[in-house]
Amino acid sequence: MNHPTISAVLCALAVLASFATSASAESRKPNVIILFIDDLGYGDLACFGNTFTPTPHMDSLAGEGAILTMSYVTNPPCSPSRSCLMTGMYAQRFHKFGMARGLPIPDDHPTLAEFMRDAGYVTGQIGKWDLGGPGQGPHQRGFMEVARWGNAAQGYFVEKPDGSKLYRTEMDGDHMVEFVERNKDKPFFLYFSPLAIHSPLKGTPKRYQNRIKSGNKAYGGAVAAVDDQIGKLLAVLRKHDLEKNTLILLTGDNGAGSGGSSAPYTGGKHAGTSKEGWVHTPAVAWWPGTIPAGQKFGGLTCTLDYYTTAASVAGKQAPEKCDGKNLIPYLTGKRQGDVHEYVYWYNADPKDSPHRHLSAVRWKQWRLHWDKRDKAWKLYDLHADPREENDLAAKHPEVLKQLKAKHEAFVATLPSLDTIPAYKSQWSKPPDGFGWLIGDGNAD
Ligand SMILES: [Ca+2]
Repeated sequence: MNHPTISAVLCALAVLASFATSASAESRKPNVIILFIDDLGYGDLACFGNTFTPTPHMDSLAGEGAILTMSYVTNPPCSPSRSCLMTGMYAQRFHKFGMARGLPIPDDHPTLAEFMRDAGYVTGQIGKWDLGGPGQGPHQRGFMEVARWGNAAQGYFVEKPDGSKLYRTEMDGDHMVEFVERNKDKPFFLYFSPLAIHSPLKGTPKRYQNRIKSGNKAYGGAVAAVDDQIGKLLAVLRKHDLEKNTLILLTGDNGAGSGGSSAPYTGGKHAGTSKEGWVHTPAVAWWPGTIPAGQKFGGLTCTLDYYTTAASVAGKQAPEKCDGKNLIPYLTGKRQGDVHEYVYWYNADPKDSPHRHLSAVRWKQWRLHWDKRDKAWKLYDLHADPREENDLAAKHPEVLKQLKAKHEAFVATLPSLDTIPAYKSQWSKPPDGFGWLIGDGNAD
């Protein structure tokens, strides 16, 4: 028997085993999935009190994870909200004071996709992009795998070259399954931002509308359709035993659109953009084995926190410019209370319709906002008065003074409105067509 040879083989096996261990440790880096539903109202999900729209899959995320009852978007609607999510910054810092479609996002600050790609993740994007300027599409700002969308102008029904028609929401869900199947053995970051449940929704297929007990069935059916897609995602994660290695963050990009519910709050996309329902969205965090099941977390938080949270899951510090905080210590019970002591809104783009202007601040149970019609600051106790019916500004002048001063101090950290650069109302999209665009996330 040739012992030196056996030793050499054992030694080589040990070296291989050590490589395998480090490779599997790398593969165990947790996945991050953000489900960012267009115009999802606070009261649209059964787990947030909706009694007429069944959402069993989103409810299962909530039941196995945490419901975040005080979660906000700081810059409604679609384009500014996505700009905040993808940069982790109050987008007003780079002059995004409102819709401003086509206004570039910073080139000297990584998008969340660029950050996660550079942290060793495969990054995937499915659905509506709607942020940045020319040359800043998802395939150009960090997403390595981008699901092409047919022709986006076709709305919810997409015609394939062979003449067959697809319901876009289902196509988006199938793309999630494809992405996970392709990348199940690597750490991945998936950003799912379907067009659903953005209006108009007249064409929601009857098979979804038929599940809705009352209310606007086209709208409720669209929510149910999204829920089914999330069911597909959960099934593929379970199929590959990825649940304990995957963080899912679910929320909306702004409050309820036509037909949706902001209950117990009031306001929304078309009815009351000064009100809480325009910016207060349902949110759920799911990470079995890490985030305890069945939690209700009531601390003040916002979508700015998703960047910093994803970075921490990847084992990294978020860039210095980020305004968010890491949610994980709060969701695992290591920290309590508000994630942000104050949350601010300052939508004042002179190009936006005045009904979209919003100056507001949240602190503890209080909400102060500038009432455009009455030209006065209004103060509400949201715990006692979620519908904002009793203005307490005169009764609590010290709170009014404090919050007004905090809001002014926040605005003073932003560039002034007269420095908004000229921009073209154009943004970059992946080319029309079907299937995946795969690259390095740095496309020309
Ligand atoms: Ca939206």
